[in-house]
Amino acid sequence: MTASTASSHASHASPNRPNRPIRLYRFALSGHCHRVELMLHLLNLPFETVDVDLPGKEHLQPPFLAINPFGQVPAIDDNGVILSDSNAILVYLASRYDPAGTWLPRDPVAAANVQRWLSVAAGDLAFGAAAARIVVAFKRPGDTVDMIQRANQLLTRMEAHLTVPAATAFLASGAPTIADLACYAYLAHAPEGNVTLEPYPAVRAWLERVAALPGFVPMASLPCGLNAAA
Ligand SMILES: N[C@@H](CCC(=O)N[C@@H](CS)C(=O)NCC(=O)O)C(=O)O
Repeated sequence: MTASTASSHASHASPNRPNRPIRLYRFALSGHCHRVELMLHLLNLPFETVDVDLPGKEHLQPPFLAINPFGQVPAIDDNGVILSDSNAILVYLASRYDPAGTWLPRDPVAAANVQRWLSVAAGDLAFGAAAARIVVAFKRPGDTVDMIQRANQLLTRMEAHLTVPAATAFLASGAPTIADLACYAYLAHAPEGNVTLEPYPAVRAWLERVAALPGFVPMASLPCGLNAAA
Protein backbone atom coordinates (compact mmCIF):
# COMPACT_ATOMS: atom_id res chain seq x y z
CA MET A 1 0.00 0.00 0.00
CA THR A 2 1.46 3.31 -1.06
CA ALA A 3 0.88 6.31 1.16
CA SER A 4 0.81 9.84 -0.13
CA THR A 5 0.37 13.09 1.69
CA ALA A 6 -0.26 14.96 -1.54
CA SER A 7 -3.65 16.01 -0.45
CA SER A 8 -5.44 19.04 0.62
CA HIS A 9 -5.11 21.32 3.48
CA ALA A 10 -3.63 22.17 6.82
CA SER A 11 -5.15 20.61 9.89
CA HIS A 12 -6.92 22.76 12.50
CA ALA A 13 -8.03 21.09 15.72
CA SER A 14 -11.71 21.88 16.32
CA PRO A 15 -14.84 19.81 16.94
CA ASN A 16 -15.59 19.96 13.24
CA ARG A 17 -12.06 19.42 12.01
CA PRO A 18 -9.97 16.26 12.36
CA ASN A 19 -6.90 16.90 14.48
CA ARG A 20 -4.82 14.77 12.15
CA PRO A 21 -5.27 13.99 8.45
CA ILE A 22 -7.92 11.42 7.61
CA ARG A 23 -6.33 8.44 5.89
CA LEU A 24 -8.16 7.34 2.75
CA TYR A 25 -7.44 3.88 1.36
CA ARG A 26 -8.29 4.05 -2.30
CA PHE A 27 -7.82 2.95 -5.89
CA ALA A 28 -7.55 6.11 -7.96
CA LEU A 29 -9.72 4.85 -10.84
CA SER A 30 -12.58 3.76 -8.58
CA GLY A 31 -15.73 5.85 -8.62
CA HIS A 32 -16.55 4.53 -5.14
CA CYS A 33 -13.27 6.04 -3.93
CA HIS A 34 -13.74 9.22 -5.94
CA ARG A 35 -16.99 10.08 -4.16
CA VAL A 36 -15.19 9.97 -0.79
CA GLU A 37 -12.20 11.94 -2.06
CA LEU A 38 -14.61 14.50 -3.50
CA MET A 39 -16.36 14.88 -0.14
CA LEU A 40 -13.02 15.37 1.61
CA HIS A 41 -12.14 18.12 -0.85
CA LEU A 42 -15.54 19.80 -0.74
CA LEU A 43 -15.45 19.85 3.06
CA ASN A 44 -11.88 21.12 2.88
CA LEU A 45 -10.70 18.41 5.28
CA PRO A 46 -7.06 17.39 5.70
CA PHE A 47 -6.42 13.89 4.38
CA GLU A 48 -3.78 11.60 3.00
CA THR A 49 -4.25 8.81 0.50
CA VAL A 50 -3.02 5.24 0.59
CA ASP A 51 -3.16 3.58 -2.82
CA VAL A 52 -4.26 -0.04 -2.63
CA ASP A 53 -3.02 -2.16 -5.53
CA LEU A 54 -6.24 -3.85 -6.68
CA PRO A 55 -4.71 -5.48 -9.81
CA GLY A 56 -2.00 -6.89 -7.50
CA LYS A 57 -4.75 -8.23 -5.15
CA GLU A 58 -3.41 -6.20 -2.25
CA HIS A 59 -6.98 -5.69 -1.06
CA LEU A 60 -7.22 -9.42 -0.36
CA GLN A 61 -4.06 -9.58 1.76
CA PRO A 62 -4.21 -9.62 5.59
CA PRO A 63 -2.98 -6.03 6.12
CA PHE A 64 -5.87 -4.55 4.13
CA LEU A 65 -8.41 -7.16 5.27
CA ALA A 66 -7.67 -6.00 8.82
CA ILE A 67 -8.94 -2.59 7.72
CA ASN A 68 -11.90 -3.83 5.69
CA PRO A 69 -12.75 -7.54 5.97
CA PHE A 70 -14.91 -7.13 2.84
CA GLY A 71 -11.70 -6.55 0.87
CA GLN A 72 -12.94 -3.45 -0.91
CA VAL A 73 -11.87 0.15 -1.20
CA PRO A 74 -12.60 2.82 -0.11
CA ALA A 75 -11.93 2.72 3.59
CA ILE A 76 -10.93 5.51 5.94
CA ASP A 77 -9.10 5.82 9.22
CA ASP A 78 -10.11 9.01 10.99
CA ASN A 79 -7.91 9.06 14.07
CA GLY A 80 -8.78 5.45 14.87
CA VAL A 81 -12.33 5.48 13.51
CA ILE A 82 -12.06 2.91 10.73
CA LEU A 83 -14.91 2.80 8.25
CA SER A 84 -15.58 1.21 4.90
CA ASP A 85 -18.32 1.41 2.27
CA SER A 86 -18.31 4.61 0.29
CA ASN A 87 -21.84 5.70 1.13
CA ALA A 88 -21.38 4.94 4.82
CA ILE A 89 -18.23 7.06 4.74
CA LEU A 90 -20.11 9.92 3.07
CA VAL A 91 -22.74 9.75 5.81
CA TYR A 92 -20.02 9.80 8.47
CA LEU A 93 -18.08 12.70 6.98
CA ALA A 94 -21.17 14.81 6.41
CA SER A 95 -22.60 14.05 9.86
CA ARG A 96 -19.33 14.70 11.63
CA TYR A 97 -17.78 17.56 9.71
CA ASP A 98 -20.70 19.50 8.21
CA PRO A 99 -22.50 20.91 11.27
CA ALA A 100 -24.83 22.93 9.05
CA GLY A 101 -26.28 19.69 7.68
CA THR A 102 -26.04 20.93 4.11
CA TRP A 103 -24.60 17.74 2.65
CA LEU A 104 -26.85 15.43 4.68
CA PRO A 105 -29.96 17.27 5.84
CA ARG A 106 -31.46 16.32 9.19
CA ASP A 107 -35.04 16.97 8.16
CA PRO A 108 -36.65 13.51 7.87
CA VAL A 109 -38.06 13.97 4.38
CA ALA A 110 -34.90 15.62 3.05
CA ALA A 111 -32.74 12.89 4.61
CA ALA A 112 -34.94 10.20 3.05
CA ASN A 113 -34.61 11.84 -0.36
CA VAL A 114 -30.82 11.70 0.01
CA GLN A 115 -30.92 8.05 1.12
CA ARG A 116 -33.04 7.19 -1.90
CA TRP A 117 -30.17 8.22 -4.18
CA LEU A 118 -27.53 6.52 -2.06
CA SER A 119 -29.53 3.34 -2.63
CA VAL A 120 -29.60 4.05 -6.37
CA ALA A 121 -25.81 4.48 -6.29
CA ALA A 122 -25.41 1.12 -4.54
CA GLY A 123 -27.97 -0.59 -6.77
CA ASP A 124 -28.85 0.36 -10.33
CA LEU A 125 -25.77 2.53 -10.78
CA ALA A 126 -23.31 -0.02 -9.37
CA PHE A 127 -24.77 -2.93 -11.34
CA GLY A 128 -25.37 -0.91 -14.49
CA ALA A 129 -23.00 1.83 -15.65
CA ALA A 130 -20.27 1.09 -13.09
CA ALA A 131 -20.27 -2.64 -13.84
CA ALA A 132 -20.10 -2.06 -17.60
CA ARG A 133 -17.11 0.27 -17.12
CA ILE A 134 -15.31 -2.38 -15.05
CA VAL A 135 -15.79 -4.99 -17.78
CA VAL A 136 -14.65 -2.66 -20.57
CA ALA A 137 -11.91 -0.71 -18.81
CA PHE A 138 -10.42 -3.44 -16.65
CA LYS A 139 -11.16 -6.36 -18.95
CA ARG A 140 -13.11 -8.23 -16.31
CA PRO A 141 -15.31 -11.11 -17.45
CA GLY A 142 -18.97 -10.24 -18.00
CA ASP A 143 -21.58 -9.50 -20.62
CA THR A 144 -22.23 -5.77 -20.75
CA VAL A 145 -25.57 -6.00 -22.62
CA ASP A 146 -27.71 -6.23 -19.47
CA MET A 147 -25.48 -3.73 -17.64
CA ILE A 148 -25.84 -1.14 -20.40
CA GLN A 149 -29.59 -1.72 -20.52
CA ARG A 150 -29.80 -1.19 -16.76
CA ALA A 151 -27.71 1.97 -17.09
CA ASN A 152 -30.02 3.37 -19.75
CA GLN A 153 -33.09 2.57 -17.69
CA LEU A 154 -31.59 4.51 -14.78
CA LEU A 155 -30.51 7.39 -17.02
CA THR A 156 -34.01 7.62 -18.48
CA ARG A 157 -35.48 7.84 -14.98
CA MET A 158 -32.90 10.42 -13.90
CA GLU A 159 -33.55 12.47 -17.02
CA ALA A 160 -37.24 12.59 -16.13
CA HIS A 161 -36.47 13.38 -12.48
CA LEU A 162 -34.22 16.29 -13.49
CA THR A 163 -36.62 17.59 -16.14
CA VAL A 164 -40.09 17.79 -14.57
CA PRO A 165 -41.27 21.36 -13.83
CA ALA A 166 -40.68 20.94 -10.09
CA ALA A 167 -37.22 19.45 -10.66
CA THR A 168 -34.44 20.50 -8.33
CA ALA A 169 -30.96 21.54 -9.48
CA PHE A 170 -29.44 18.59 -7.65
CA LEU A 171 -30.70 15.07 -7.13
CA ALA A 172 -32.26 15.39 -3.69
CA SER A 173 -32.82 19.13 -3.38
CA GLY A 174 -31.90 22.55 -4.72
CA ALA A 175 -28.50 22.31 -3.02
CA PRO A 176 -25.89 19.60 -3.54
CA THR A 177 -25.90 16.71 -1.07
CA ILE A 178 -23.99 13.47 -0.69
CA ALA A 179 -26.57 11.98 -3.08
CA ASP A 180 -24.94 13.92 -5.93
CA LEU A 181 -21.44 12.86 -4.91
CA ALA A 182 -22.46 9.18 -4.73
CA CYS A 183 -23.96 9.23 -8.21
CA TYR A 184 -21.48 11.50 -9.98
CA ALA A 185 -18.39 9.53 -10.99
CA TYR A 186 -19.93 6.41 -12.47
CA LEU A 187 -22.35 8.51 -14.53
CA ALA A 188 -19.72 11.01 -15.66
CA HIS A 189 -17.52 8.08 -16.71
CA ALA A 190 -20.32 5.92 -18.12
CA PRO A 191 -19.07 6.33 -21.73
CA GLU A 192 -15.94 4.38 -20.71
CA GLY A 193 -18.29 1.40 -20.35
CA ASN A 194 -20.02 2.08 -23.69
CA VAL A 195 -22.97 3.91 -22.12
CA THR A 196 -23.71 7.08 -24.04
CA LEU A 197 -24.93 10.21 -22.25
CA GLU A 198 -26.00 11.89 -25.51
CA PRO A 199 -29.76 11.28 -25.09
CA TYR A 200 -29.76 12.70 -21.57
CA PRO A 201 -29.24 16.51 -21.62
CA ALA A 202 -30.68 17.11 -18.16
CA VAL A 203 -28.33 14.49 -16.70
CA ARG A 204 -25.39 16.09 -18.51
CA ALA A 205 -26.38 19.52 -17.18
CA TRP A 206 -26.55 18.10 -13.65
CA LEU A 207 -23.09 16.54 -14.08
CA GLU A 208 -21.81 19.96 -15.10
CA ARG A 209 -23.36 21.55 -12.01
CA VAL A 210 -21.60 19.03 -9.79
CA ALA A 211 -18.29 19.56 -11.60
CA ALA A 212 -18.65 23.32 -11.07
CA LEU A 213 -18.82 23.01 -7.26
CA PRO A 214 -15.98 24.90 -5.53
CA GLY A 215 -13.30 22.38 -4.62
CA PHE A 216 -14.45 19.77 -7.15
CA VAL A 217 -11.79 17.29 -8.26
CA PRO A 218 -12.31 14.95 -11.23
CA MET A 219 -11.51 11.27 -11.53
CA ALA A 220 -9.03 10.47 -14.30
CA SER A 221 -10.65 9.48 -17.60
CA LEU A 222 -9.80 6.23 -19.34
CA PRO A 223 -9.47 6.03 -23.14
CA CYS A 224 -11.81 3.08 -23.54
CA GLY A 225 -15.38 2.33 -24.57
CA LEU A 226 -16.93 5.37 -26.26
CA ASN A 227 -13.89 7.39 -25.17
CA ALA A 228 -11.50 5.20 -27.15
CA ALA A 229 -9.64 6.97 -29.92
CA ALA A 230 -11.44 6.35 -33.19
N1 LIG B 1 -20.22 -1.16 -1.42
C1 LIG B 1 -18.85 -0.80 -1.56
C2 LIG B 1 -18.34 -1.24 -2.93
C3 LIG B 1 -16.89 -0.84 -3.13
C4 LIG B 1 -16.27 -1.52 -4.32
O1 LIG B 1 -16.93 -2.21 -5.12
N2 LIG B 1 -14.96 -1.32 -4.46
C5 LIG B 1 -14.22 -1.93 -5.51
C6 LIG B 1 -13.41 -0.88 -6.26
S1 LIG B 1 -14.50 0.17 -7.18
C7 LIG B 1 -13.28 -2.94 -4.93
O2 LIG B 1 -12.67 -2.71 -3.92
N3 LIG B 1 -13.18 -4.08 -5.61
C8 LIG B 1 -12.31 -5.13 -5.20
C9 LIG B 1 -13.03 -6.42 -5.12
O3 LIG B 1 -14.26 -6.41 -4.91
O4 LIG B 1 -12.39 -7.45 -5.23
C10 LIG B 1 -18.66 0.70 -1.38
O5 LIG B 1 -19.61 1.44 -1.65
O6 LIG B 1 -17.60 1.13 -0.95
